[in-house]
Amino acid sequence: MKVAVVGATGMVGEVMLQILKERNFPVTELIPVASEKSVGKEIEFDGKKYKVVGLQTAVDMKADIALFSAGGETSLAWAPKFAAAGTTVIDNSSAWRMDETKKLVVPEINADILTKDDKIIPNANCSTIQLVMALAPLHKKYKIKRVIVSTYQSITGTGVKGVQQLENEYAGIKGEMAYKYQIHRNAIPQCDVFEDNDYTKEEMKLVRETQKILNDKTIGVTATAVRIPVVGGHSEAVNVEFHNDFDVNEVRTILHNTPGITVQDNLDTFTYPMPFYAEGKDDVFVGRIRRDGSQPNTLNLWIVADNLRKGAATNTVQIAEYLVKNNLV
Ligand code: 11C
Repeated sequence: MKVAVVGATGMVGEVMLQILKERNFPVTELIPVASEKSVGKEIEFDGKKYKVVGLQTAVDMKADIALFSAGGETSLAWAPKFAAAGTTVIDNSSAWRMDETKKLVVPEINADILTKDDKIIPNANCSTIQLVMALAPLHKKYKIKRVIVSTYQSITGTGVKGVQQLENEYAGIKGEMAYKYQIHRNAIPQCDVFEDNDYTKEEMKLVRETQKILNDKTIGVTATAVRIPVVGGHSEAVNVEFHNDFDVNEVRTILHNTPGITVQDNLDTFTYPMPFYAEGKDDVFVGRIRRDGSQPNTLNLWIVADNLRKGAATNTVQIAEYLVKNNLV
C-alpha cells in the first residue's frame, strides 16, 4: 500500500507513523505530508528517511490510503481532492463526522458498514471512541436509555500547544496560552469552543457521535468535558441508564469478553484504570463497575484510554487495516 500521512509532523501524525510500524501495516511507499513550512524536512520511518511533501504533490502521487491529522480546514479543503484522485482518506478531524453521507466507524463496533465507495471516512473524537467502546456491547444486551458522561481530558488532546503551556507553567516561563486559564494545578470546564446551546463542541461531539456510531438517536446523552493537567489519556465517569435490568457480574463478563477492552476492577487490590498507566496502550480500560442505587437499571463506570492511540491514531490505522483486509481499497 502506498500510504500518505497528512500532518506527519504533528502530534497525532507522529503516533500514526509509529502505529503503522508497530502493527506491520503493509506500507510499500510512505508519503509524509505537511504544511509548506515543513516541506523538505526529513522524517524516519522503518529505518528509512523520507522527505516531507506538500499537499498538491501528495494528491498527484495517488496514494492508496491517506491518513489525515491536519485539522478540520485542511481536511475540508483537501480530502475531496485526494478522494477524486482515487485515494481513500481516513480523517482524524471533526470536519466530516456528522456529514450524513459519511460513516463514523469504530472498527470493533461497526466496520462492517464500510464499502469500496467510502472514499472519505471520518475518525471519531477521542473521548467518544473510548466511551462507545464500552457502551456498544452493553447497549446490545440491555439497550441504553440515557448516558451522563463527565470527562477528565489530557492536555495532549489540545496538541503540542497544550503540552507546551503546561511545561511552561511547570518551569515558571510565560509563554503562549493554549487555554484561557492556567492548566497547572487546575481543572478547566471547557474543552474546545462553546456552541449556542451553552455546551462546548467537545460535549456535543460526545452526544452526536455516540448516537451516530451506536446508530440510535433515541439514546439520551449529556456531557461535561473538563481539561486537567494530565498526559497519557482521557478519563470518563459514566452513568448509564438501561431499558432493561442487568447483573453487575454479567456486565463485567461482557466487557471482559469485548475485544479492545481491558477490565481493571478489583477493589481488594485497588485496581482501577488510570491515565498514567493507560499511556502507550491501545486498549480501553474500564473499572469502578457498580450499580447506581439511586434509580433502577443504572450503572456507573470509569473509562480510561490513551487519547492519541485508540482515541486517534490506532483507530485510524485499524480502519485502514479493515479496508485492506476486505479489499475495500
Ligand atoms: C480534545 N478531543 O481532547 C479533543 C481532541 O475533534 O478530533 C480531538 C479533537 C477532535 O480536546
